[in-house]
Amino acid sequence: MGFLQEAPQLAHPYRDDRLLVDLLDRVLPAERRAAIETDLDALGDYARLAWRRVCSTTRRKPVLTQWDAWGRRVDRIELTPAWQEGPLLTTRHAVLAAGHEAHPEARVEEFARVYLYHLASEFYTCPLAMTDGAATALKASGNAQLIERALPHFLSRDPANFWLSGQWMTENAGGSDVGNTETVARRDADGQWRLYGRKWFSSAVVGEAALALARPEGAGSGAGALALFYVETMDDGQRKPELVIDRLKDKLGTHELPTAEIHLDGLPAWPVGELEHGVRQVAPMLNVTRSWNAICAVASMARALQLARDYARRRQAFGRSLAEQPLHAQTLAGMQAEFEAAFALGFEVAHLLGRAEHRAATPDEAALLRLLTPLAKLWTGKLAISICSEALECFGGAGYIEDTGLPQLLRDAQVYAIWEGTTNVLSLDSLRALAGKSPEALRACIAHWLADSDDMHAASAVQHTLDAAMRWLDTHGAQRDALEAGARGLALTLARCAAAALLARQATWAKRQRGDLRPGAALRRFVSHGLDRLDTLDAADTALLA
Ligand code: MFK
Repeated sequence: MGFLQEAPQLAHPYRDDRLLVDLLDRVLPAERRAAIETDLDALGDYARLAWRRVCSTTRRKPVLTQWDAWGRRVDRIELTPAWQEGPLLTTRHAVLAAGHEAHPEARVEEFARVYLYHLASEFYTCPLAMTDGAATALKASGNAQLIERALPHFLSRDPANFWLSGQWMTENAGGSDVGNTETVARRDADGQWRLYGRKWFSSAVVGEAALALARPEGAGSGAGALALFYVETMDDGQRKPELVIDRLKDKLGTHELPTAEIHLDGLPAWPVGELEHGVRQVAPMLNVTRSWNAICAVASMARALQLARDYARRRQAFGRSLAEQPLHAQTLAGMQAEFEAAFALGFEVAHLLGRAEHRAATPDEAALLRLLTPLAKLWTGKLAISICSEALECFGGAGYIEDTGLPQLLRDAQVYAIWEGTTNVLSLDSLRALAGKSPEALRACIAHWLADSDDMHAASAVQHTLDAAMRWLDTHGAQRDALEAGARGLALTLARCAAAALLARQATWAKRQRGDLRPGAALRRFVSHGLDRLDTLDAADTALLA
């Protein structure tokens, strides 16, 4: 036992993250850049402490106690330390509040914080995403009473005043098809709406509020007849008796997150808007939480890669470090290129969201946001799983050992492709966006991003693939089955084209401003992996499933 392998060391998640620092330097005005430095530094410090905690303690899960010793129903959830620290960290560093400041870069500033805080928070970011989404949906609703009531809590900078909001959509029968929602809203004799039903996934059950879909009693069937309601869950610090926690979910990953099955037994509720078209009203929330999903997926990739890169310099095998082994270096370079492209796409969505919300976006940018949001969510969700899996392999057997902290990265990454809509649901959502003005907007924005690039090969690969994707869309647009069958291939192709063009823009900036050739190298490698993922329905495929 003479040899002891050195563990990988976590670099400073903010100061040592070239991509994040470059993004903020490129996008933010100098005074804004300086103003966020303290929060980002502190969140990076916290992330480092949290990683030490992951590696030095046995992981804990939340515990639900449903009954007290005397037979009273209590539904008390004991949270892990990071979750207990959540309100303080969130409010002290304005994780949510920053995104709702009155300037177009607010969302970039918010998502930089999310990127740093996410893993350290142990997926406390899941209910934070819901809270951000609820704040956004309430603003969009124009419901002054609810805005005045809830937003000061959701966006608070004071932990004592801070509220989390849930998003209660998913049901046993509903799943992705929320039109099957069985929760009913009834009006009692006093005119108060009350919700009755069962929600199958609630990851913010410890929160103080939620937005919930329900069918007003007597309304028709289908999604169009659903209404969106605002509820509060606590009374004088106690959970309301009309909200019952049935059990905590036993999940593959995100173990610290107390995801619950709940039922509502007359929980008081207030309509957010008209008593129908609830899906339309909740859509702003979905687009925000899907942006969180993309940034959180990118954060997982960043962590997995940074540790794998560090380890490659420490681990000696066959007479030299792993970093000096051509095949290992090649493997890492391929992962790094995919990650840099995903980072560029995820943060472009954040940037566009802020610009659109503050009327600073061009019409093309506004149309593009609707398309890039599902594209970024679905592509980064899938990529996080493959990069975390490959990263574990970079550690050999150690990557499979729990108390290295590494297996959790892979387990948790699997959620990104499921949380807030699966890859296929999001691919179909991208078809909704493509039915509008987004194809032309994508063309125009890609041309703009590529305009200054000196990488002619990459620029022509992007244009060529984009042309092929648009031709595919023209050819299959009128045949619904063929269009749906190829929706994932189309979405991945468009995501890769957009990401490559954004990487080209970044490469040009980094070369000019920093003399840094690495983004250019990432672009070449990313393009060499291929951009085209188009897929066409073949009648014989159905035979495969027989
Ligand atoms: C972090 C760890 C988490 C722990 C584990 C969690 C595991 C996962 C648990 C979950 O359950 S997460 C929640 C997952 N569920 C979803 O994300 C919902 C998936 N389903 C969809 O996304 C459907 O596309 C959707 C329900 C949004 C719509 O389906 P419908 O009922 O077929 O609606 P329709 O008729 O197409 O659209 C209704 C309106 O909304 C339309 O507008 P109009 O009424 O004006 O015509 C649409 O254009 C609009 N719309 C739909 N999606 C939109 C949108 N508008 C803007 N943006 C969107 N994304």
